[in-house]
Amino acid sequence: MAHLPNSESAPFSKSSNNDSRLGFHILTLFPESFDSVLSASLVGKAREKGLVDFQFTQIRDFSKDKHRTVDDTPYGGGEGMLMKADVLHDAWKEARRKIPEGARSTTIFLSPQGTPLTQSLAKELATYDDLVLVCGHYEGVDERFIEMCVDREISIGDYVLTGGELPAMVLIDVVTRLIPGVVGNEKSLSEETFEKGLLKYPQYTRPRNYEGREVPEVLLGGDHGAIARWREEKMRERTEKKRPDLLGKTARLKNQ
Ligand code: 21W
Repeated sequence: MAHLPNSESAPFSKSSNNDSRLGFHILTLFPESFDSVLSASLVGKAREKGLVDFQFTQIRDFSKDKHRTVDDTPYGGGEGMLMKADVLHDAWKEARRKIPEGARSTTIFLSPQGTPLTQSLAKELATYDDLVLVCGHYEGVDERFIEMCVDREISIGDYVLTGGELPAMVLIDVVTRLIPGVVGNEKSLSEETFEKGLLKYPQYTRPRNYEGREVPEVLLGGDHGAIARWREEKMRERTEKKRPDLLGKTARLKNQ
């Protein structure tokens, strides 16, 4: 890795046996909004198995006044409100207090200005022991909080959401399924689109004929070589058609 911010401890690759519980520490004004994701099938099961663990810090609990204020107007003027540095800083310190000494952890601020989340970034994040996720709201946060506490900013794509909660849930989902023991078939992970840089081939299950549409003949015979070649060809064909940008990336990867 080229550069590690000061407060970030170095990650290393974990072995595939499970000493590898991942702790998510989420700073948010809306902890309830995570309920569905945390109990939903895959993440919920990983949590039941003890492979992931979630702790919430309600940012509002660290407000300094009786109105429980967490935001204020920007110096220099401009639209909207900003989340206050002192409130966020104190909430962050409380979340960090719950992380064991010596754990490899990093603080992520979900932000439209962040590095785009990709499968390869998710793989790197899955090697940590603890991830502190900060969800912003309003127009943004005081820059000093980012300077003092944030190791990296991550975006989930170029569109405007109302806050960092949905992006945090996306990150949790993406990273959780990469933890050994969460997705049953380890092979299915390496076969995936963003591993190979190609889209998946078309797939069929019974019946053989559905409303006049036949399953491709080659899949019905037992010629595994022929099936593999057919699938390979379909992967290229549909990637070229639907996501030519991915083909460019694969070519560049191979030329390195
Ligand atoms: C949206 C916060 C817009 C701040 C100049 C002046 C986290 C997100 C978010 C949000 C603004 C992510 C502006 C993809 C997202 C998130 C809420 C700034 C615009 N520019 N990934 N005003 N998309 N979004 N307002 O929205 O917190 S990760």
